[in-house]
Amino acid sequence: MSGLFITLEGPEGAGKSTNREYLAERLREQGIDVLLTREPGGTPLAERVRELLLAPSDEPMAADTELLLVFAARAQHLAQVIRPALARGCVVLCDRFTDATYAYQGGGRGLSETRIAALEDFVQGGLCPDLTLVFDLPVEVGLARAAARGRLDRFEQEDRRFFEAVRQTYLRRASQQPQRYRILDAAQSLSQVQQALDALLPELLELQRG
Ligand code: Z5A
Repeated sequence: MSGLFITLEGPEGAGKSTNREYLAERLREQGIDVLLTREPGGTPLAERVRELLLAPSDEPMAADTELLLVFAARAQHLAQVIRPALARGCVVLCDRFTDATYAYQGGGRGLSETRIAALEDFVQGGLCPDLTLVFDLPVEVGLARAAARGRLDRFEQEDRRFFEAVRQTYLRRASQQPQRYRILDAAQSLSQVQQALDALLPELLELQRG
């Protein structure tokens, strides 16, 4: 038996966490076994790596260090949580995955895609999401939502150019592989975004049935 791997992506404040809960409820109503998780994190050890990645610090983190920490957390997450859940037949709903690495470390930090792809291959082998939902919205709208929540983490302190590069990387990747990505307009009201998710549900159920 093998499950379904769905990732939720997008820039800051796009509503991934809020909508992940919504989608999980809709799927559970259909009797589907759903596992909710997130990156960086998803296991106690990987959550400790997340803390290192997000905490503002006086010592600047080198871009390569950031990249390796992201993949170290991912290796742990895959081994302890994602692969076993997929093997049990679960639908795994993961808040961010390797597309975020291409967007933040690639687009944002300017690291080469070839280097990221080499680590992706090393850590994931052939494992890749079955479907990726990109919650897209203008940078200033997302940053305003993030700022309204209070204290900013290390990524949220970056400038507008960084987040524009993040957004454009997501959109470019989605346009290159339209079969894997669905783009949702996350600048709409929450109820409109959730209507768009409802419209996607039949396709998800079809994928889940294989
Ligand atoms: N990162 C990386 O660099 N490389 C990697 O490979 C990975 C991650 C995997 C942590 O991710 C950081 O790790 C992330 C990239 C980096 N950068 N940062 N920061 P994260 O997912 O935990 O952090 P985040 O993107 O900042 O999450 P977020 O700001 O919480 O965004 P969200 O989950 O998309 O949004 P939300 O919490 O559901 O909603 C935010 C607020 O907006 C909240 O008050 C909602 O009620 C509100 N909201 C949501 N939708 C709407 C709509 N439609 N209208 C109005 N208000 C809304």
